[in-house]
Formats: sequence, structure tokens, C-alpha cells
Amino acid sequence: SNMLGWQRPAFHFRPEKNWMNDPNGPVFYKGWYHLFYQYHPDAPVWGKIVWGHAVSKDLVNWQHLPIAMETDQWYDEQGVWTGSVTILPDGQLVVLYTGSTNESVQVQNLAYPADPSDPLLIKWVKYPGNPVLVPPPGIDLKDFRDPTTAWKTPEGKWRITIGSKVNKTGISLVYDTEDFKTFELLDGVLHAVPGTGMWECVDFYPISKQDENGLDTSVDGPGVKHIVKASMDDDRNDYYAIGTYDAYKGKWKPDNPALDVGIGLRYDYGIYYASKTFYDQNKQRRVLWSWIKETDAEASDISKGWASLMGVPRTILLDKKTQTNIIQWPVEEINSLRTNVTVFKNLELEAGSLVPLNLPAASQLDIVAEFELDERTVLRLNGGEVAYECAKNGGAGTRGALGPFGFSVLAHEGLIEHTPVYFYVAKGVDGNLKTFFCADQSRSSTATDVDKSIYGNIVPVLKGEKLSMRILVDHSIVESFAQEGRTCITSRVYPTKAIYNNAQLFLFNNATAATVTASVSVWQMKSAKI
Ligand code: DQQ
Repeated sequence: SNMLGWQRPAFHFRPEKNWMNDPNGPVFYKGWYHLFYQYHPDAPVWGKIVWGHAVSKDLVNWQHLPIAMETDQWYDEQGVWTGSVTILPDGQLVVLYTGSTNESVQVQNLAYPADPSDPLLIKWVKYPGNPVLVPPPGIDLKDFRDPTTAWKTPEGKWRITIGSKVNKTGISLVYDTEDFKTFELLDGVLHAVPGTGMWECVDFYPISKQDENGLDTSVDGPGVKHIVKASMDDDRNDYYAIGTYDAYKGKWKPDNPALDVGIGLRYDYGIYYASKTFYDQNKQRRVLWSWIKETDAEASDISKGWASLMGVPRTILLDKKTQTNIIQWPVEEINSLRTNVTVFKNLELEAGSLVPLNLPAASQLDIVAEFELDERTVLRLNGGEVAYECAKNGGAGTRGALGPFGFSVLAHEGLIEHTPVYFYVAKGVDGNLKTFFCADQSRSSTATDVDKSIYGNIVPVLKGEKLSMRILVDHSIVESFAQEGRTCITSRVYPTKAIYNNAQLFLFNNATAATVTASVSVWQMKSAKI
């Protein structure tokens, strides 16, 4: 109904209109997946936030429900902010969320379903004794927010963690409770990292060292590592680290201090913030939700009447091959939208080639591809210093001996607009290859008021592995996964011409020396019911 209607995604969750930010309280309850989210019902910009609510049977098709919690109490008058659900042993749910009070103090509040027999959980009750937690001594009144899902302590109590900061050190406070009404602050913190600033939306969960299933939040033991994730208010990215949790002390430390929270790995090297996982007892997996904000001008959001999406939910596992990173992969249910596959086997892409794939439409796609660099060229090549960075080396237009190569998505004929998603391989002085995975927005739109950053990072590639990528294209969002989800990049893209049936897909090999062999499967994606 308006000029920007083409930006509307077909299989990414969003409310019908207005503003959304963080995912809240995701849970599987009585046969339904519930997603609550930070919602501003009055305008497509952030404001007085309430909890929006939607349910799904399959994490793909969604039904919007009434607002779950409004700003109707003194302790959440300025906003019903981010929180989490905990499932109690008897199956009942409790929610802890941050309220921004009438005086904009950040406090934690308890809420529960008014009717636990209602699988849709339409009505919520706030505990009359709220707030259950106020900022402790030494913590600024505005630096105390986003309680996690609770997990069990060795003594059988519940434990939560809440992000904060002291000066410029990001920290996560730890509390124990038996009833979610009274809490005991532990000495010290779960973890602290100097220089990282305020930690928002901290997430803390176990991950199995050997199994292919996810773990419920209270699981601990010798075969288990723990992840700490924090959303860094200073640079607006979600960082995680793998480490060891001491349940007796309530403390966690990273396996590799050089890759600590906020200075090492990110969930995603594009636009990805305020994410939250939940354990899906229905399919024994840990599922990650994230807020994908807009990167266009606020005026455009106002004229289109909505702002922000949720990323496609991803399963999280420890990467058993590297042991040093997690892998993230779109939940399998998303495959139910695949239709009309086109397959290309062993396409030889000469150095400097561009191949249109001539699909009937290319604005709703699931692309899966494998690439092999010509081995003789790689062996012949002299190694050198590798100083490549996706963001700093000129994007897909800058040519090296072994890259870039990959896809141009949401491409208009003549490449007036296109968004390359690609590998760039470099040979080091030691003869080893380094592989980078990047997404280049610099020519994604002829509009001048949209973000045109180049995103990306290194991706671990083990000896003998082919290079692989998967790309989900959905009108104005592109989610890209390298090496089965070791490195991920989410892009918001705002073409003005490469829209609907004018969007095309190209394969390219912009390397100067190597031929690349590509095998590709591309599915058209049906629209989800949202
Ligand atoms: N969004 C919420 C806060 C959280 C922030 C407010 C992160 O609870 O810290 O809308 O995006």
C-alpha cells in the first residue's frame, strides 16, 4: 500500500506495523512456540515499549496476539523492557523483565500467566510485590537490566544473571532465589571485561562438547561448556565466548582470554543485536532469536509504517571440529518454504567471470553452494603477509589472486544495484590459506540515505574442507552463513530497482589467478503466514 512495500519480508517475523526491538521470553509451551518482543505500538520508532506477542506451531508461520504486558504500573511506566521466561519443574512459567520506572530507574519485575491452562498465554499478571530487584549499591540506576532465564544451582536454588557496568567495565551480576520474589546477590560477578561498557541482554547457557542436541539451561557436567553472550551497548554488536562455569562460585571464565566476551567472537558480523536463546524441549535444541534493525533513514521507516525484523531463528551447537566457535544454522523448519529448486553442478568460473543464473525471480531465495579453488594455482602461488579485512579492503571490487568469489544477490541487470556475498582467500607466508567471508553493501542501493558498510570476518576452514555458504534472501534482508554456520553475516539491503522480479542472482569470480568450481542449489522460498 505504499512505495516501500517491497521491503516487506516474506519469511522473517515482524509485527503488522510500528516498531520492534529485542526478542523477549521465547519459550515452547503446550504445543506452541511463543515469541514476545519489545514493541512500540504507537509509531515505527523506539518509544514507550510494551511486550508484543505472537505464537507459532513451527517457528515459520506466526499468529499475532494481543499485547502481553503494557506500561500500567509505576515500576514499568517508562517501558516494559527485556526479560526472559523460566519453566518451573511443574511446567509453570515465570517471567522476569526489566521495568523502567516512573523515574526511569531500572528494576526487575516478576510476572506469570493469568491462566496457565491457556496454551496461547494471552493474559499476564504482574506480581503485586514488584519490583523484586532494584539496582544494588555501586550500580548506576540506569545500568541494571535484562534478566536471563534462571538455571539451577548445585544447592537446588535458581540463579540468574543481569548485565551492568562499573565505569567502563562490562559486568554480569549474579543472584540466587528460591521463589523469584526474594533474591540474594552473590559476591563478585559472573564475569567482567574491562573496556567493554554496558552489557545488555546477557545470555548464559550450556553447550555440549560431543552431542548434536542442545542443552536445557540447568544442565552442567564434564561434557559441557558454557557460553556467555552480551550485547555491547557501545558498539551495538552481540559478542560471545566459550568458557568454563564454576557452579559453586557462580563464576565463568573464557577458554581463551584473547577471545573474551566483547573482544573476540561475534554471533554475526552484520546487523544483529539483543539476541536471546531458549531451550526448545520439543526438539531438544537451543534456538537463537535476534533483533535485526533497519539501516535506512528513520524517515523511510516512518513512511513505510514499520521498523525492524527478527532474524530467522537459528540452532546453536558447539563446532565439534574446531572446538573454538559455535555454529549457527537456520532452524530446519525454514526448509518447508523451499520450492522450485535450480541446481548447477561443477560450474567452472574463470578468473574474472560473472554468470547470471537467470532465475525467474530472486527476491525470496535459499541458496546453498560449495566452492573449490583450483589447486594448482593455489600451490603455485607465493604466500605473503595477510592483512585482509572485509571492511577495509575495498569490498568485492578489489581483486586478489584467490578471490573474491561468491554471489551477487538482489542484483539489478547491469549491476546498477547488487550485494556481493563472497569468500576472499589469501595465502600466508607460511603457505597456509586464510579465508574471509564478507558482504558488501556499498553498491546495494542507488538510494543515498542507507547504510552501505562492508561486513565480514575470517572463517575457520579445516584441511580438506570445501568452502561452503548458505544465503537466505528475503527482499530487504540477507542472512549469510559460511562453513555450516561458523561465520554469519546479516545485512539489511534497500535496493530501489532490484526488487520483486527485477531482482536477479549472479555468481562471480573476481579473482585474478584462480579458477573456482561452484556447485549450487537455489530454492525459491514461499511466503510464510505472518
Ligand atoms: N532494549 C531494551 C533494554 C535492552 C535494550 C529496551 C537492548 O531492556 O537493554 O527496549 O536493545
